[in-house]
Amino acid sequence: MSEHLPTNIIPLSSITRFDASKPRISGCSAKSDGKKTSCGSAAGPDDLPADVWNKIQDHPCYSEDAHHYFARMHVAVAPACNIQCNYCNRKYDCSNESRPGVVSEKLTAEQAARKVLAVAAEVPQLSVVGIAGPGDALANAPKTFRTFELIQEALPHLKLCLSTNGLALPDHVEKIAEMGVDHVTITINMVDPEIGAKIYPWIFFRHKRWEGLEAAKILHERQMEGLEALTAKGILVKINSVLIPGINDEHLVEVNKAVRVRGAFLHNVMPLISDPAHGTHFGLTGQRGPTPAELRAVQDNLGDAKLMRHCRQCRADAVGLLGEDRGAEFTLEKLTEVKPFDPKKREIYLSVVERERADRQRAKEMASAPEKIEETPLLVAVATKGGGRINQHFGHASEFQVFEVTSAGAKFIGHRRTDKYCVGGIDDSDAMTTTLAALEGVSAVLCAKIGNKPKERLKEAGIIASDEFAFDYIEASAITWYANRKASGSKAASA
Ligand code: CLF
Ligand code: SF4
Repeated sequence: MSEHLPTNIIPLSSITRFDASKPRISGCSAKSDGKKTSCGSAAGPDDLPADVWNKIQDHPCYSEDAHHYFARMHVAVAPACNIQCNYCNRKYDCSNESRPGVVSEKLTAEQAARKVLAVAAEVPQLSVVGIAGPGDALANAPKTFRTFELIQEALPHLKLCLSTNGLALPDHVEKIAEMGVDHVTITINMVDPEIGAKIYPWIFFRHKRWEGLEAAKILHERQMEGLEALTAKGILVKINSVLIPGINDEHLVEVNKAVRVRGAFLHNVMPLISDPAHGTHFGLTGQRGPTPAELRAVQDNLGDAKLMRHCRQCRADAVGLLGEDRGAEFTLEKLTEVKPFDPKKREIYLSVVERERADRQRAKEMASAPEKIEETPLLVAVATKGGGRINQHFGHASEFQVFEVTSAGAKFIGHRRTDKYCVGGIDDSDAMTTTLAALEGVSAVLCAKIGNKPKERLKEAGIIASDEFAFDYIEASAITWYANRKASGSKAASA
């Protein structure tokens, strides 16, 4: 059996750390004061109707828990777009769903289906295929739906997902529902056309180009109409909003209210990525993106809304777990021989995930202590390759997942990107400067292994680095680190 397992899954027998005699608190829906709270995308089977949980339990974007275990892939079949966003340069992928970077390899529907088969054969974690550009999925509707048809025929177990700016959405809701697409993302940056006019210079609608306020008004009305029609059909809708400081930062509360009242499932506030080198209007005019603290302040201001905080702003051809990109392994030139998909391999993977999820939840509950409500939360960063475990060397991490921790619980609040400290076995002290900036406000880094030199650098910056929880579950380890630190003030601090 083990030869079928991804390398980041380790035997359950290695889990010995957690003490069952400790007080418990139940699941992510409970707070240390015993009151229910919204867990946002961290919601699990106890917080959601069974049919909703079934739809999201293996969707890495709709469920924070699922992103530890399941992968998505995007197929870049949608090059055209029907609007212009001031944060977009058409040389790059759609920044509503993907970060500007290298232009994706554009695929035909047939090439896309072949690529999906190849990835499914190699990556048992694959559960979702999304169309997220490089333009707009519904500005290329015939190709998008043809691609979905081919995938559905070949691999019906995969979930289909699409992302759109919403302008063409009302015209395609029937088809989306008919095809069984259960997950749709709409990028909604405003509900006030005055603000919209600062983000969108023009749209192309009903054979005509519209500009300024008129354009923003049409886009807004179409987005609301599309959202209402999708939710009326029971389709789970995620809203992406690009946070643009000084333009829509305060306004996103209004956006959140408007989309919740229309039944949106999840809201993903994403930071504007703005760089003059990308040649976008905002990049060239000096519009900055938000700091991590500003992003968090806006997210926290949305009250008890279900929020996605684990978005990686991935490319329109991304493949793999969120945060990893295996796209280069599946370029067209490498798809000459595609292995058949093996359902047994996937079944084995699913059974391992089921066991791991239950075990991780148990470990988390056992490590929690509900009476410590007055504690000051600390931020703990972890290096992980997935599977919900601390299983990555410090030097190999290109991002850290950050948790807000007390003895009562560990809540995922986001991730911080950095450069790898160790490349080809050589330490990179410039990368350490980037990492220290990325870890601002973090008290501890938990990783599978760390050398003395980087550990010392972190210590000088006031950050404790520890590999004593190597390969253990993330939340339970973070809670235990916190509790040990409080109890002795020395064990974790000297680790
Ligand atoms: Fe892709 Fe988007 Fe579907 Fe996910 S991504 S179409 S919902 S399968 Fe996910 Fe990537 Fe963020 Fe998008 S992390 S950019 S939210
Ligand atoms: Fe660019 Fe996407 Fe906006 Fe179209 S919707 S202009 S591709 S960012």
